[in-house]
Amino acid sequence: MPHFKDFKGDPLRQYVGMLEDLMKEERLSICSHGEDLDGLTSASLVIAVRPEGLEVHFSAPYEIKNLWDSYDLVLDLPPPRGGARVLIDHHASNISLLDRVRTPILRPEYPSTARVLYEILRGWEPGVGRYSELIDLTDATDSGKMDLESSLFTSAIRKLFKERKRKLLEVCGDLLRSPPISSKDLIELPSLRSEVSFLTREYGDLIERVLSLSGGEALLLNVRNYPSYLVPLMQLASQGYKLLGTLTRGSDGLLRLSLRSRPDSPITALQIAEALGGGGHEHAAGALVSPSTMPEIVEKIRRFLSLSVVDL
Ligand SMILES: [Mn+2]
Repeated sequence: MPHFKDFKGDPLRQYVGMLEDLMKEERLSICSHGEDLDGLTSASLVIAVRPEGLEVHFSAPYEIKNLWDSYDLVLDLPPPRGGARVLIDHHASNISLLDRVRTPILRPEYPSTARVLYEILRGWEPGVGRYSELIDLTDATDSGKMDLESSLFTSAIRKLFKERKRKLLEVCGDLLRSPPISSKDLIELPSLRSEVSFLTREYGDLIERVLSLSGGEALLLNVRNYPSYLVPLMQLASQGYKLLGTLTRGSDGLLRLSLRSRPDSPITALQIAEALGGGGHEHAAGALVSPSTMPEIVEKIRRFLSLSVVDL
């Protein structure tokens, strides 16, 4: 199992009373990351302690960043322009947006946002302890330890996020009803079964091709002709490369560049993403780029690593 430092002496304690008061308000609006396990586990924890009077929204970083909406609690996302009363997050790149938040709780040293939230909630509702193994699994998944099952899960979630957002609430219900403890459990959640079998049926060959890539210094995978929800599956190639870029179609004619780097890469995923106006974690980051800047980006990466470009 993953290794974590002991969080017991953590000053998160100071937020226990504040969060308890927030959870007891008559109405509460939350917005969480709708594209991965961390966002869904975080939303589920709030649903667990506060099932009534709760309004749950799901968003993505590139989406919420420019919205004028505001929420009481934003989880695992950048705060929107409209502001948030409380932000709980672990993305270092969101530090620059904290002036939009009344009480920011941003902990880049934590492996997941769900872990930060869990530690605070546990301070007044020890019952959340029954989800401790789900939190361990979320930590592992969010720190990039992805296997075929957790990648399938994340792609299925992203497909729902794109096509049937409200169904994500059913996934949260499943996470709470029988908390998964392994990545295999994730793809067996009843609310995801049909998406997972769709993915393996439609894209089994593509997944095989990704898994059989030979490895090397850096790879740019062009998957512009496939739906962007397949990116987590494409990123299964990342173990074999110091740097992996995945290119899919974004909104407004832009391309979405998702980056993964290994600790032995001379340039990190975040450095590249931030240079392009994006953000994320040190070794898992992304940016929206215009197609005309691609040659420049390829050039820039080639100053550090020998890069192959593959069209799938
Ligand atoms: Mn996260």
